[in-house]
Amino acid sequence: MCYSGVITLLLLTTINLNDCLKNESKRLNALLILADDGGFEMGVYRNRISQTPNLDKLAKRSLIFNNAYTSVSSCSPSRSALLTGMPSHQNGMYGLHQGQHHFNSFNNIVSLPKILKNEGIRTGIIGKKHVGPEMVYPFDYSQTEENNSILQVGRNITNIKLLTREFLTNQSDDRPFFLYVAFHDPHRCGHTNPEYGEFCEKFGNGDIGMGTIPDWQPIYYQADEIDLPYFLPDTPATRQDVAAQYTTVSRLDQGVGLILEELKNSGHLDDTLIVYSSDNGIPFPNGRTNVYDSGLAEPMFISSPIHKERRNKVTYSLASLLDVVPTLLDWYGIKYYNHNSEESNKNEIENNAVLTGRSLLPLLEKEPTNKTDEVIFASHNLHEITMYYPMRAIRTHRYKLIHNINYNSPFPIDQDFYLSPTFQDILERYRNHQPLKWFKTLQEYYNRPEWELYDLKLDAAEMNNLATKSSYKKIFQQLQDKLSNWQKVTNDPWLCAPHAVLENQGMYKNNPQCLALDNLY
Ligand SMILES: *[C@@H]1O[C@H](CO)[C@@H](O)[C@H](O)[C@H]1NC(C)=O
Ligand SMILES: *[C@@H]1O[C@H](CO)[C@@H](O)[C@H](O)[C@H]1NC(C)=O
Ligand SMILES: *[C@@H]1O[C@H](CO)[C@@H](O)[C@H](O)[C@H]1NC(C)=O
Ligand SMILES: *[C@@H]1O[C@H](CO)[C@@H](O)[C@H](O)[C@H]1NC(C)=O
Ligand SMILES: *[C@@H]1O[C@H](CO)[C@@H](O)[C@H](O)[C@H]1NC(C)=O
Ligand SMILES: [Ca+2]
Repeated sequence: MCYSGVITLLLLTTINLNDCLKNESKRLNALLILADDGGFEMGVYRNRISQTPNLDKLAKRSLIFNNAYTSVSSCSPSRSALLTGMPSHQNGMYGLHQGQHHFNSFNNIVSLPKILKNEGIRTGIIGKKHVGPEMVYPFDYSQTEENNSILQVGRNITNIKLLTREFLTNQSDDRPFFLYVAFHDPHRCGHTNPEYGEFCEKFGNGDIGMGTIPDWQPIYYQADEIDLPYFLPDTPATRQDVAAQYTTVSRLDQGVGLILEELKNSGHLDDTLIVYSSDNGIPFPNGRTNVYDSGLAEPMFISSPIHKERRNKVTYSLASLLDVVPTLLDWYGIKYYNHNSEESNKNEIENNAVLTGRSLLPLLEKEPTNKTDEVIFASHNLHEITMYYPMRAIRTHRYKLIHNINYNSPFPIDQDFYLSPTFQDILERYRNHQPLKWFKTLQEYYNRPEWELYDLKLDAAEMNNLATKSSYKKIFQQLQDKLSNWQKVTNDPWLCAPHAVLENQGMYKNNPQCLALDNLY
């Protein structure tokens, strides 16, 4: 009675899902599992080689998203957007959080863990946090790189299993929970820990000096059997690189299996919403730090114990990681608010945000009949501190419009990716005048026009820029207007860049204006 009537109840009365299950002496919980730089290297997304039985099994009890996108293809900015529902230009996390990059969200930003904590939900994070400050992202239970080795909490799946168990079996706390398990796999590690291989694929594999991860059975792949994505050069170096990535994806997969086993053993498999996704594109050319689909598209599954109608079905609806906060709040029956209960710093950006994402729970029941108006947005600013390359993008089912705000600069390359075998091979081939065996030239990759418009139906690889074609003028204009509106709604400081200055104080306080610079020659 309660289960089948859930949605009607929601509409007609104020009774929410949580009340409903409470009535049946059950509690609603959520588990968010995030991969780090993970892509579609799994069976459920038709990769024939990468062995991921646990992710495939989770997908079978989930709605599988075929059109999910991150709001920014960079680690901390993406995680901040995931946990606040606001794009990075709005929450303040313009680039990476760690080391000299030092980005943080504004102190008065209201995040998911903060709201859940206030609403009596027990919150936990295991693995890579990579966001700050602590006051914006508080968790009751926290085992992260802030006080552990990132390898132990992000890649050692035995350790992750034990921490998950510790969180789930706390007998002295019977509040509903939100657990966020953020793997560091399958991130590269050649830049920080080369001794463990390019993707840390040797860490814990039992070889001399590598230690062991008791629950991990390493799987090794043949470079010539790899399923190469279209945006990678087909060279031996790249194939070897991807083979190492697959080994690390398989560790992630086995880790996901262990977590789900812990969830089951704790008796919560049937009252927990499970969301799986990844923070940004794979760390390969045209991937991470790009707003091309190869950088933005993410795997996503949502498995609900209540909504079983569309399990093992695919949705083509456009979804964004900005939708995760609205989805989880919907799940817990909590209304979004952004009033910070604590006295916030008066010098902070005024926080009157409305979230632009939407709950994805309705998709678990049925596919929308008309998806014409669906859009997702992307907003990228930096990555590393030196990598100033703001981009804004809008994507519909058919078109993608990209605004490269700093288009006079070459597209920047990060330290981690620069050292990767794939990029080193591209550089070496370029310098030796050898064929790159890539779908772009290096010059095209570095030098981008201010505007890029693609018809994704005819040109999924985003090769043929239509931005200056007169026959696309109307579409260009429509997309540009929608993008600009979204920038306004999300208080984007880059709203007028680079050809005008946004004036929004003093005499412009009630009437913000883009004042022209006359810098287009
Ligand atoms: C809760 O249980 C009571 C008694 O069984 C029932 O009358 C009521 O309708 C239930 N409420 C909900 C929200 O299912
Ligand atoms: C890390 O800090 C949290 C509190 O912030 C604490 O609960 C946890 O035990 C700490 N872990 C380690 C390994 O120090
Ligand atoms: C278990 O819950 C209690 C009560 O909330 C808390 O004080 C304690 O730190 C928790 N322990 C763990 C391991 O989460
Ligand atoms: C992984 O964690 C387990 C359990 O804490 C430990 O026994 C093992 O030595 C760790 N493996 C590595 C490679 O650090
Ligand atoms: C779908 O929605 C669009 C925009 O709202 C509208 O123009 C179109 O007629 C609708 N199509 C159908 C089949 O209802
Ligand atoms: Ca990442």
